[in-house]
Amino acid sequence: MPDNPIFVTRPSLPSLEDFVSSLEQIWNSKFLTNGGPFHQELEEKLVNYLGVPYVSLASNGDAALLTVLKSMDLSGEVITTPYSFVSTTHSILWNGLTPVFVDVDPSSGNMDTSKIEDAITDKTAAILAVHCYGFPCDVGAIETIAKKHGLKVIYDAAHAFGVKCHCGKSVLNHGDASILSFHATKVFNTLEGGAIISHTKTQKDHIDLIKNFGIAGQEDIPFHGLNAKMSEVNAAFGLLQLNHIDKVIEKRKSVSDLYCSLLNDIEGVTCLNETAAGDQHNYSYFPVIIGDNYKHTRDDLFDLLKSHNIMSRKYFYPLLSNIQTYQNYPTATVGNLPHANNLASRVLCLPIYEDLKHDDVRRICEVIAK
Ligand code: T4K
Repeated sequence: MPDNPIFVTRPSLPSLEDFVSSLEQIWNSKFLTNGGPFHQELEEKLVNYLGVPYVSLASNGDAALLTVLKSMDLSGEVITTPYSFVSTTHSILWNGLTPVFVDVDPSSGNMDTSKIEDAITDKTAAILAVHCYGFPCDVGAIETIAKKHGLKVIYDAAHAFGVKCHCGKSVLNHGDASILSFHATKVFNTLEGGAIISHTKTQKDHIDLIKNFGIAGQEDIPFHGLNAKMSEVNAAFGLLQLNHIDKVIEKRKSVSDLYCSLLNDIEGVTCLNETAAGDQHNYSYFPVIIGDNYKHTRDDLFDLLKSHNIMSRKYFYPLLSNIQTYQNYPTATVGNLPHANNLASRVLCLPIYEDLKHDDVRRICEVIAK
């Protein structure tokens, strides 16, 4: 057994030497934040790298969600998934809106689009869907429903950096807007950070206004916003990360491929990655479903791996609809969300990151197989 734990993830980092050089430029310029040169450059480079119209950097994914919902001036209900990180639903509450849960598709963990129309009422304002683990939602179906009922569509694409649909274009081009997280645990990280993807210059300008308190000029504050700005240090870090992101994703793919081949023969263990549609993935997570025909429960396997110093994670347990804040909402019942409840009790995310050694993947799979 190794002395050091194998964590569920480890951040990819640029060279320290390169980062110190960026820091020296920041020290010399004394421009630390409020849309400085590194911030400008990262926004431009991300537009090109991701293949999207407009990028607004944010201090983190959560602030990006708060900002984008605010920018849409919504009231009433927002249809969303219970199978996500707390930030998704909390952002709805912070904007004075009501979350309405629909169940998920058990093969992807994403919102089951066939359930959306039943959840629409005369108060529904928007759909906030999540590309869970970076697997694209059924964006076509969501778009059709949204158009028919006049709803806004926001994608929480916190996990979906660099993900492309089968058409070869970024998944971030769908909906009225998408958000990304650049947290340390994400495929592309800026220490902390995030971004909002928008489609027009007017939309971007409005988002940029909101993320800067609503301040348009020193004596012009037309809107009440918040502080969701990314600093120059985070932006400079992100620029260095962009130089090696393709290699990072490639290495994660090799880890994912090895897992898939080694876990293939283990009865009761299904790779969620394998069951996803043929889009261009980023291998941000490696979720497996533990079935009844496996010899342990998901929770027992979690403990077993831990006893071998292997730190898997139960993303996303507990289900958002079962936590205190949301459990009394009418749509939070187990009867309404059977697949989401089932997944939350069966999914385990195995370690995956750029530097994870293939020998460690083999050892993890041996523990699971035994
Ligand atoms: N929407 C969705 C769908 C999201 O999943 C998230 C965030 C958001 C919105 C909001 O985006 P941000 O505001 O966070 O940008 C993590 C992250 O904190 C969170 O960003 C992420 N989703 C969520 C799914 O997971 P934990 O509880 O897993 O973090 P932690 O600290 O336990 O880290 C996991 C492992 O990673 C550690 O055991 C070791 C390793 N690690 C972690 C950090 C922070 C490192 O090696 N270095 C590090 O600096 O929450």
